[in-house]
Amino acid sequence: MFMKALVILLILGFVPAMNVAAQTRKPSGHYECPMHPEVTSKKPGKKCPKCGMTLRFTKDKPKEVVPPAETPSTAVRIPDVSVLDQNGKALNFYTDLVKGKVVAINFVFTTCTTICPPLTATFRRVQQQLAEQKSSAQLISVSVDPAIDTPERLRDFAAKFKAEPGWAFVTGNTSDINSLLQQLGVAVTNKNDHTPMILIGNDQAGYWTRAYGLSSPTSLVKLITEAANQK
Ligand SMILES: [Cu+2]
Repeated sequence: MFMKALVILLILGFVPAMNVAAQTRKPSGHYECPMHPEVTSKKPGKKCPKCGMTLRFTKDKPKEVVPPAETPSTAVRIPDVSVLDQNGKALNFYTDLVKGKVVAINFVFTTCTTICPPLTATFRRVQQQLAEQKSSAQLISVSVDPAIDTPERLRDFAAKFKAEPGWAFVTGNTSDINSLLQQLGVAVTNKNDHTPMILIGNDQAGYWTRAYGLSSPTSLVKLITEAANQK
């Protein structure tokens, strides 16, 4: 009886002490969907109910830099940075590519061997379907590797995927592109960690939404049409 009480007392004293030690060693963070940053969990191995991706460990950010929760509204502000398209033409990202338009934007790099080829092939089929529907929506692929992805490389990449006019591939100087990616909420420290997220928007209506870039072309076209129909 006395021994039992002693053991319990020891455990009671010990467990909180161990917890404190464990907490100080572990970097503070949570698990987050790469596609839907609003979907988070304290525990590993959970899947996002929206897109099925496994939540990824993400270090907690200081409170003040957490962006406001995404709602399909005016939450996205598109920066007007200087970019170059696949023909080497200098453009202002917002003014020339987004202003007054319905657009779908994905994020790729030409030397990627994982998700960029299927992402780009999906965009190609989206472009074909949009053309069949006589949609005026435009496609934009932003390079997340601007130091390597010159306009020439992007032109070859565009040709490989049979991109038609109305699909801009953009690069630029690293700091401009990084600030663009940051403001669009898709910045990553390692380009290989980039997300298959696409942004779909109707600038005139101030309507923006995110989608999983490897969804079927038909479902992406549906989301683009929905955006186009916003008033
Ligand atoms: Cu990729």
